[in-house]
Amino acid sequence: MAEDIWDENLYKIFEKGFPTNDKTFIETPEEKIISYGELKKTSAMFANALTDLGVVQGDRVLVQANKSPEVVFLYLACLRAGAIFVPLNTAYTKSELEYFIKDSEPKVVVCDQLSPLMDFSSEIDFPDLKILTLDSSGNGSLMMLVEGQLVTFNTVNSGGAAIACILYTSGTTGRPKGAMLSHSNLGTNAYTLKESWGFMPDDVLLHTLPVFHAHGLFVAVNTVLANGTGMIFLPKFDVKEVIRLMPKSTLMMGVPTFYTRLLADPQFTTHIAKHMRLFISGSAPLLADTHAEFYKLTGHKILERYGMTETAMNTSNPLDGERVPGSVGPALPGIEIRVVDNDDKLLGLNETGDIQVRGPNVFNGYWKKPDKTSEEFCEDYFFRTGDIGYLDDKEYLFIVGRAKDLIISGGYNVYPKEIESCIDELEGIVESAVIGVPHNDFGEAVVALITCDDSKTKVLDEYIIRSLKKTLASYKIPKAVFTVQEIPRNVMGKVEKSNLRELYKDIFKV
Ligand code: MLC
Ligand code: AMP
Repeated sequence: MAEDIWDENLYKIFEKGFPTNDKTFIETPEEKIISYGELKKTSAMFANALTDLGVVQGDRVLVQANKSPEVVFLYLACLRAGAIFVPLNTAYTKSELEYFIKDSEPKVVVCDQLSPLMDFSSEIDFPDLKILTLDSSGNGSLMMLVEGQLVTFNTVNSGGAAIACILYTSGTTGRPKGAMLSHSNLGTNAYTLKESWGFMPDDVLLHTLPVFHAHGLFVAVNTVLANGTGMIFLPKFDVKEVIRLMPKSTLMMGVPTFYTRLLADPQFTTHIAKHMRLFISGSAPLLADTHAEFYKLTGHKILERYGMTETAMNTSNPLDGERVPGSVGPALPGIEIRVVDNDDKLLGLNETGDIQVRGPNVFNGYWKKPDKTSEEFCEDYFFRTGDIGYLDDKEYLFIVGRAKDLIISGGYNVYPKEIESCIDELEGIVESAVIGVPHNDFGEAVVALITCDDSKTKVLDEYIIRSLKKTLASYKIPKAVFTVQEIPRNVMGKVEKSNLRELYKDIFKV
């Protein structure tokens, strides 16, 4: 059976297609080269270190570390040892992290020396928990353990259904949910993308995304590994560095903010992009204007695709064929997309409704949350994405909105409910409403509207921002706070967010 090829440990699948040992896997901005030969040895050393720490198949390895090649080796080591890699956004604060560590019950935590996770060594009552450090230059107590390990490791026969990663994703209600992705979910998706995007043996990906999310890890790193090709690995998106290194690359993947920042820089010229084969965008809507402006400057039509943490990639505009601005393209091979009404009844082409997806890419469920999992799946295994859209006559998908109250700022998801709960707890606040409004740089920006207790002195924006920064990751902090007389509600008592978004839509217009 064709699917059997995915019933294997993902590292083993990748390894079969690795090029010769001398070929480049990672090149750093300082021109340090890490070859495929070193990848094999170093990932083995990391896997041996995990084994020394007592990690066995199914154990969670929680990682909050700045981007470095070592984080990729740690990910590969988890695959090889059958452990579950649980990466976390480096911006999370101590109060956010407490939930993740308690929920995932890791055997090992790897974090920067300065990470608030370090504090949990004395506070969390897991007798076997080990906390190790790894900094952005690839140093720390983890590395001391890695050094001197054997350079070979017998990759476990975990099977394709075993969980490879848990990625936390928030929701409109309740605490964040850990999406469990199996070796086969990730494998099928990586090889589908490699084929669909026509990866070539000499392609070089300019990797500037964080590696703690689906985009930077599953779409970028996994596809590079599936193709056995190289990547220039930047610690973060920095427009000057991207312009400097683009002439050495052939591919770039990014969130729309990357493209608007490039276009805003006068040093980004036709010449800089001359050597590029493909620019890919996702994680947030790419404006048709950005698509057009980019084409005018570079002659490249950015290829937009659509995915989610729970599903990796679902649709993509074609490599050859029409790339339609404003559309995320048709379903990828082997993946089904349908649009339904509120009763899950199938809608026709050009009819707008809820987007659902089914395929080998769709995750196994939420970690320790069977009820949440069954809520999000239909009886016939289609997953409810929470996105709203339609399929046109050519079955290209257009996303027109979200059923979930979600803001996507610079490619990061922000759930208003979480921010509102934090604001409402502050002294002097009666209630709040958090909305997303158009923003030139981040696509959408977080804005808070508050009403204050009359008996208090007027609540200051700075006080709110300062207070929120103590508990929330910085990208969730509102870019503006407005004090209003009242938060408008409809007859059902629901905050009229669409009216508010309309009212405040121009505040960041320049
Ligand atoms: C940083 N800041 C943000 C922000 N990123 N604010 C809102 N939204 C964001 N996305 C804030 C910081 O908190 C800080 O605030 C200030 O901006 C400057 O911080 P910085 O670190 O210098 O920012 P910068 O490096 O410029 O980061 C911007 C960015 C980054 C766009 C490069 O956010 C980024 O890499 N985004 C990509 C996210 C991503 O990978 N998403 C994929 C999810 S997977 P202050 O107050 O401290 O100054 C997914 C599935 C799929 O969605 O389909 O792909
Ligand atoms: P995440 O939970 O971080 O994986 O975010 C997934 C969400 O990002 C999706 O449900 C969509 O709402 C959004 N998204 C991803 N890609 C696109 C895109 N190309 N256009 C519009 N929205 C997108």
